[in-house]
Amino acid sequence: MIKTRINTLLGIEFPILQGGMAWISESNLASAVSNAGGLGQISSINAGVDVVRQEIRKCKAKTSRPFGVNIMLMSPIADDIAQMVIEEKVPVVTTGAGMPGKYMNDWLNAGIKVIPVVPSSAIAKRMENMGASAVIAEGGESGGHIGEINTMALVPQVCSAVSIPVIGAGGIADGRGFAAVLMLGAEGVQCGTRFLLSSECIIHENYKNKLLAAKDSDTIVTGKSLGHPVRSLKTPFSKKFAEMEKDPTFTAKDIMDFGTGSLRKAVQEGDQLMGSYMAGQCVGMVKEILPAKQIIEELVRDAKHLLSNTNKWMEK
Ligand code: TUI
Repeated sequence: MIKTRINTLLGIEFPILQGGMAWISESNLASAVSNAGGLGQISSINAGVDVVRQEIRKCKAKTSRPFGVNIMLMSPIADDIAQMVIEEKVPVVTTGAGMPGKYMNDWLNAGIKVIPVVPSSAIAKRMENMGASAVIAEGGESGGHIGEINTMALVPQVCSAVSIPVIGAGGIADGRGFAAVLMLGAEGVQCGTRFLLSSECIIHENYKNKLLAAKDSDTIVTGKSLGHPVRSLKTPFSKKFAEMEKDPTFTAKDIMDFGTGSLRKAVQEGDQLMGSYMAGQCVGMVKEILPAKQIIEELVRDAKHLLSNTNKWMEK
């Protein structure tokens, strides 16, 4: 057992969250993670509000345990999703890629536990003051849309800045990373990349094969010139994107148009040329596809083993 304030806050067995990954985190994966004792999450970035609503309903049919919905705040349908989670009585909302201020009161009045992703200690404090139940300190090792500070530096500084529980994320794919963020002061972890390589994850076979073949240096950050840095695997698409950013003959609009739909093409079609294969830097340590239950059991088993042996370095 690893028990922190996160277990009690969320009513879950293990303080492990599955990241809400755009186009990827749906009811199959989320319910498997929740049934295994973690907190599964459904992403709000999918084919529209009604699809997300259906995924929430399917998830409720597949698990009686709590699960969350991740709301990507840059999304054009964020307002509608924010209202829909209240109607569907979703127990936990996590937010990403922005400030959830304008929705906070409505969510809190509806009894929803709100856990924003924060890229800095200043933003973590603001979220605590607005009534967040916990924050996810997500370092720049993560896949997808990222902040500037890496997990090792971000987690302890966020922990010092707030008194609500902190969940560490970014670069964590096994029990070593889980134990490490607990040592940094976090009370839980959120993993994205590890769950991409779960049996329940619905990404295209090409996506899984690219992840299995990737090593630590196989990701690239693009989109800085647009103000939205995104980490993904080095592929023809991401390399071309990076070249376009350096080439002054392309406008920001040209580059954005080039990127439109690329994540969906990777997830659903396994498009080798135009797909964006988002993944974190820990991708190189994930070598096999496992059921979500086993991923969670191994995270807990290995972290417990490491944490209970920390005395081995101490002078007797
Ligand atoms: O949101 C994420 N990761 C994501 S969202 C996403 S969807 C997408 N699709 C296509 C292109 C680009 C993205 C893929 N991955 N992680 C949470 C996260 N939130 N990371 C960083 C932040 C963040 C950044 C700034 C949170 C708050 C924040 O506030 C400051 C501000 O200026 O808004």
